[in-house]
Formats: sequence, C-alpha cells, structure tokens
Amino acid sequence: MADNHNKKKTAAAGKILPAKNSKPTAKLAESNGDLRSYTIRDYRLEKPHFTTRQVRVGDDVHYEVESGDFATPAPPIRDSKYLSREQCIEIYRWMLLNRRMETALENLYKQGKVVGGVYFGLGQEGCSCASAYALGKDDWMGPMIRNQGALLVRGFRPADIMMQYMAKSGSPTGGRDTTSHFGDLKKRNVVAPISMLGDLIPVLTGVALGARLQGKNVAVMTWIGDGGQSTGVTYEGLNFAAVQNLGLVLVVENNLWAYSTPANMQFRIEDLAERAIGYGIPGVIVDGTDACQVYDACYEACERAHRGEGPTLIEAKMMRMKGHAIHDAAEYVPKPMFEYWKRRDPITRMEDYLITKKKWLTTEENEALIASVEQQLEAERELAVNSPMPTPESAAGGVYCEDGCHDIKPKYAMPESATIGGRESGSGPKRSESAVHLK
Ligand SMILES: Cc1ncc(C[n+]2csc(CCOP(=O)(O)OP(=O)(O)O)c2C)c(N)n1
Ligand SMILES: [Mg+2]
Repeated sequence: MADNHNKKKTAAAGKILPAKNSKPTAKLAESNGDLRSYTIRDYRLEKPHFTTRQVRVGDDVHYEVESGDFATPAPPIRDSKYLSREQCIEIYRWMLLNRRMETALENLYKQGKVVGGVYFGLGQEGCSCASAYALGKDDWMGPMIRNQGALLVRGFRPADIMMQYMAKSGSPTGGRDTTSHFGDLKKRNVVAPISMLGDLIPVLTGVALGARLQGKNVAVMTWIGDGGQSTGVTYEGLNFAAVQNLGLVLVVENNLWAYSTPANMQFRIEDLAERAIGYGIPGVIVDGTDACQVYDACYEACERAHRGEGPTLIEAKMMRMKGHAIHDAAEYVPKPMFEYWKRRDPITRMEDYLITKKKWLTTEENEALIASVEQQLEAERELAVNSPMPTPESAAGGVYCEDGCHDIKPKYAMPESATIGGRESGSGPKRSESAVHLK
C-alpha cells in the first residue's frame, strides 16, 4: 500500500520524489537548476537509522527493528561552542536531579501516594535540561509531560513537582490538578502544558507576539513529540510564527515512539528537521542525548529570536526509555533498541565527558555532587510527603472568576505600536484594512 501511495504521488507531482528510505529531495545538492538544495544543520557525531516493522502472526502484533549495527559504541560528547566548565557541570547536576526526582516519584507512586499517573523523561534529561538552560530570564517556555527537567531548570523545586503529583495543598495548583499541569505566568514565565498535542505552539507564539507589541523580542520555547508534530495545530502555530518572525524555539523531541506507534509509522521522512524547509525557517538536527549539542542549537535559536529574526525548528533525536507513563511497560519496543540507547544514556555520557575527557570533575567531586543531589531530594521528598492535603472548604477557590482575576498586565511595557512581521507599522490604533484584518 505504501508503495502505491508513493507511485501516485510521483506521477501527480511530476517531480522527482525520494525512493523509499532514500534521502529526501531537499538534500540533493545538484548543479541542475531543476533541482533545489537546502541546508539543514546537523550537529550529530553519529547518524543512527532504525526501521521498525509491524509483524502480525495470528492475533499477535509485535514490532521488529532493523538497524546497521546495534553494537556500535556511543560517540563522544561534542564540545560546546558556548558552555564553560561551570555551566557544563551545572547542566549535569540538573540532569541528575531530573532523573533522581523521577525515581523518587516512581517510588511515591508505588507507595500509593500519587494521585493519577507518573510521566517520565528517562533518556531525555539532556534534552529537557540543556534546552531550558539556553533560555534567558525574560524568555518563556511551555513544557510538555517529559520536560520535568526543564521545570527544575526554570526554578520549580522538586518538592513543588512531587506535591503536584500528590495533589497537596502547597503544590503549584493547590491540589486542583495533578501531574505536570501547572505553570507560572508571574515569576518564571512558564505556560502550563496543554494536553492537546501541538496546542502550546500557537499559545507560545502568541506570547512572543504579545511581547513584541510591548517592544521586546523574546524567545519562547516549547517541545513537541514525533507523534504530536503531526497535528494540524503544529503547522498553524509554527507557520504563524514564521510569517510574523516571532521567536519560537520548537524542539521536536523525536524519541522514536508515540505511545506504541514507532516513528516510521508516523511519518515518511528521515529527519523531522526537514519540515522546517516548508515553513521557510532554519531546521537543525541534534543528538538529544548530548546536552552540549542541544544547548548550542537552542542557544543559537534563542539568539536568533532575540534579534527578531523568527523561529527555529530543532529536532532532537533520542529514545523514550520507558513506556508512555507508569502504566505502560513498553513491551512492544524491541529489546535491541533499548540496549542500543542505553549505551547513549545522556547522564552517563556527560559524566564520562566531564571526568575522563575534559577532566573538569574528579571522581571524588562527582561523588560529592551526586551525594548533594540525593541529600537535596531526600529533604524535598520529606517536605512534600509531610505537607497537608487541601482542606475541603478550599475546593471551590479559584474555580469561579473573582474580581480582577482576568486582568492581564503588560509584562515588559505598555504596547505603543503594533509591529507586524518584525517591521514597525506606525504607532497608534490601526485603521488600514490590513491592520483591521490582523485583529
Ligand atoms: C491532539 C491529541 N491527540 C492525541 C492525544 C493523546 N496522546 C497523548 S500523548 C500521545 C502520544 C504522544 O507521542 P509523542 O508526541 O511522540 O510524544 P512522547 O510521548 O513520545 O514524548 C497521544 C497520542 C492528545 N493528547 N492530543
Ligand atoms: Mg515520541
């Protein structure tokens, strides 16, 4: 069926289309003027390729995977163009805190203390922490369920996240919602996750537009999965950011699975970063298990956003090392994939980089750092577990609109002029037809 589909497309468009599993047309740099070439920056030091096939035997459906070589050792971490020794160690500490906090959450769940499920970013800590680390103070982010590391980097305490999962009164939502459904519009510039995949993209783009109307170009970062990027709203939000030159930094976390759907049953192209070509914006590929690569790509995208030059699409390739959430044992994932990516553990690789390659940490300093993370987590876990549940009387608080609860104050300045597409379009109310249409 897939082959027929391909044939039909080739005939209809009358253009050269890539054969199955070949590199997309966009990569063919030809002198022939009929063919175009585009540039996609690829930071990776290795380019793994997996093909996952669905196999049906009677009623049983399972997946088999093919790859060049599952035994290939992990490449080294790529030196960052921007990060200092201290910053690399700081990111490494955030990654450790992210991982160990999720282990603590798993234990709290098993003790029956969590209300609802638990989501994990195992194997994705490098991406989550290093990307958020690239944001400036005035920038914004809208995390998804696997970005608990980004929440830590942005200033939430592990205790906040643990209390949220346990629906405690001291949690960011005061026990009104659980998991990662919280943000902080006042201090930390964090928009709460939206469950409908892709919807954060136009919302964050709107934040950038709002800041621009107040005279400031900010970077607004959000993340979307290999599954979620297929939604229509992803296209709409990113396209709007592109035509308006708004500073969206979209990190596509390609972790090879969307629930139990393998990536190559979700899209046909090899690299999702190539979707950037269709929006007319830069597309970048990074190894999502290499925090230095992730940081460099995100830092450059944020700088571009601050200059008012528009969005960047960054594809971070990695692997979801657990099931979708705690209820999912991920039995459908072929074991060799786990073994391959286990050797690409972002924390082990960073640890090795800091101790062996750069000699920026001694073994003793590393042990002390791990001990300090454990100590911090234990104190925060105690605090979270012993904090009270909300009182029954407080249940209706914040549910109904109270006086002033919808007042939105400009964050950067009073909007003086409408700026369209990164260009000043004069001050005062807009009367031209195009300005009316914008409203
Ligand atoms: C529009 C929409 N469709 C379906 C869902 C249900 N859903 C929640 S998570 C998920 C899988 C997401 O996979 P992916 O985007 O690859 O992210 P990952 O979980 O791998 O990080 C689905 C289908 C949803 N929340 N929103
Ligand atoms: Mg996924």
